Amino acid sequence: TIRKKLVAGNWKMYKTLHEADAFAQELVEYRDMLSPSSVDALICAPFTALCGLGEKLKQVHVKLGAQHMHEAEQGAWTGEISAAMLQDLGCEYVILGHSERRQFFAESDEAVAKKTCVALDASMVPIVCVGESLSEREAGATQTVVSRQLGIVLEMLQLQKAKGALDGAFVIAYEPVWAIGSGKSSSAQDAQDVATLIRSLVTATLGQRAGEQVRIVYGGSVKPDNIQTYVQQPDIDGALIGGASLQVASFVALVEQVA
Ligand code: G2H
Repeated sequence: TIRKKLVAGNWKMYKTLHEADAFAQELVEYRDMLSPSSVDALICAPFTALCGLGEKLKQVHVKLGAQHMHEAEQGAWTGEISAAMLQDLGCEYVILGHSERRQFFAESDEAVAKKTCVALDASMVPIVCVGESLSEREAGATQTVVSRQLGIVLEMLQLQKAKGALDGAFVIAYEPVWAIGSGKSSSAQDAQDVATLIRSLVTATLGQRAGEQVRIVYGGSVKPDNIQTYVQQPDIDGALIGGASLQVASFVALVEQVA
């Protein structure tokens, strides 16, 4: 495949600066295992741990990302962080529209779409999260919900960006909300079915090459012992991992399983 696999840790609101540094330090032992040419290994750390972390992670072939950002360039937005601020700290990726942001901080599909454009303008790779809730799944609305969430993003990209510029430039994470941190994971086949839908939506809006090159990752209770079943699926190119990315041994094991 033309798509490089992505193993992305999402630390959420875990790890002080000291703990993040200790994690990077511990990774030094595993340096050689973290550099397979077929995989991008990534840590999305809390804002307070970003400064200086990118340099340390680079030494062990791990990339740095953030978990959220504001869409404005700058301004009176108390407590918020801009794309330029993240770029300054060496972030190559940024997670956008994680279900916890949508659910607990009322992030809308429109805001996520704007942020996606802003992140691309700042030369960061947006990881756009989509996924249905338990009640939506039970109502058979998975495809409808994912199509709506993604549709707004894709329309805005289509309007604002030159077509070729989007090939391989962004990542979509499919995270069924009921599978997040719950220990319940989606079956690999169900995740593959949604990934196929996502790829077809990208192709329909942004063209064949964008559809072929967009990386689609699965998230929701991914662990070293189940990651392979997901990445073996033809349309799944990696994983977004919360809980199992917090310990060094398990983060390294996740990368090894995909390599
Ligand atoms: C889903 C995932 C990472 P976890 O939120 O984004 O978390 O692996 O803990 O289910």
